[in-house]
Amino acid sequence: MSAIVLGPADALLIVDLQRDFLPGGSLAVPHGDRVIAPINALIDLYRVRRLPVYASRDWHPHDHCSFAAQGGPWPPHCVAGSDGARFSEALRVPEDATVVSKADSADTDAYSAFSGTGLGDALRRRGVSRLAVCGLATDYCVLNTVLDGIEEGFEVLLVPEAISAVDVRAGDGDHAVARMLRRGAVPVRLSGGQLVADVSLGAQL
Ligand code: VGL
Ligand code: ZN
Repeated sequence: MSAIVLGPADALLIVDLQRDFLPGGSLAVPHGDRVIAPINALIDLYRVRRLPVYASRDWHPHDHCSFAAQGGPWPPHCVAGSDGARFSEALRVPEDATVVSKADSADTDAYSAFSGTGLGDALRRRGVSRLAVCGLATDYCVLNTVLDGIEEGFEVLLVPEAISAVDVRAGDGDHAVARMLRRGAVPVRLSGGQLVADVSLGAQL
């Protein structure tokens, strides 16, 4: 069990913890609410060290191309400014968190928080080189955010207890985790108030 020492090059990225992706929402991730407590613990961990916290959000126009009425795969969700697009009220988003809105034009979808948002440059400007990623959903926005982050040269810590999958097909979430680990994401868990590398998960997949 090896502890991860957080320093000035670390940041936390919370992906799409929005009401529409939680139980009762229009595109609810099964058990999506289970990630909230571990994410709040991660927020505390980064906040006490004064490290930056980023929160992405799906921020679609009402006629977004991913919605069924436009021929897309999803029911309407996360319409910009709607209640469903708000962060969960149970999530303790820090006041100074940087909110990253994505997929905010009708004709493009963006599963990755890096896609068209300037997030990569913003992180580099701040001297961030390692990101802990958590949130929803494992098989869409978490997957694409992690793969893009690695592609952009960031070290990525993935927190399996703090992500949850849509699982349109059974196994989608597990496959997504396997892909992220193969590309170099490091699985970590919270233990005794710090992050530790979670070697058991890599062995399971
Ligand atoms: C997402 C489906 C559609 C996500 C966004 O945040 O994972 N999934 N739009
Ligand atoms: Zn969406």
